[in-house]
Amino acid sequence: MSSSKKRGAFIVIEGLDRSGKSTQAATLVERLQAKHIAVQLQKFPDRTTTIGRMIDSYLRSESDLDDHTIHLLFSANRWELATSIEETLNAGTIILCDRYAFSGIAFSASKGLPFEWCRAPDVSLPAPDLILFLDITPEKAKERGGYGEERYEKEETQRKVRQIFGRMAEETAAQYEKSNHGRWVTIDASQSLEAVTADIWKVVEPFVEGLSGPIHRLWEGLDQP
Ligand code: DGP
Repeated sequence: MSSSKKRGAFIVIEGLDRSGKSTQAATLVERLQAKHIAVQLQKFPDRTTTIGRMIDSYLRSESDLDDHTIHLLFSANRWELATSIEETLNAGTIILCDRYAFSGIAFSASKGLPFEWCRAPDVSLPAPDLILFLDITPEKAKERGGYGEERYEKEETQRKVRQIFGRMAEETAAQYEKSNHGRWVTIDASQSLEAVTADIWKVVEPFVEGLSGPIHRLWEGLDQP
């Protein structure tokens, strides 16, 4: 075991609704814990905070909010946990995050809000070291248990969301080329559960020993149009 002080890796799992994110995140946490590797699961939206309860009510269609307002609430929900995420990472614990700012852009921009406007409030959040995008077509996702309970769970919405994730995959890859930080890996989530778990592990394994560099800041220094 290395005695040099390393921080935990910040790993984000993104994907459409019903892509298997939460199942895979739970499986990965179990696997890491079985290896006695410190890991904390963080889910966004975190519906337990005051802001999170407003988001929950919106998602269940119990309240209506203007698209800009709900976008900023989702972002505020990430910001209210940013310090605790940094502290946890600096204490050497991996954070596995089920959705993050990429969902923020994808779901809000799918409603017609400008991409750059959607990105702006999340600039400077702690940046993930690795983004795992569980890719599945909306048709396949729908077969898995049906949409319908929450606001965004409609095939047409998910199709737009997937397109925007595709744009972010390209942009993040280009950014990674330049900075060598913030790797985006697309995983074929239409495979069997076991195959997806195996693909995820291959990518995550190099990160489990911890990282030496500082926590980066999300989308800082990006050229604004
Ligand atoms: P989940 O709890 O993972 O099922 O996510 C709840 C829903 O909220 C899901 O349809 C995706 C959507 N969502 C997650 N994060 C954001 C965000 O930051 N902004 C918007 N507009 N929607 C989000």
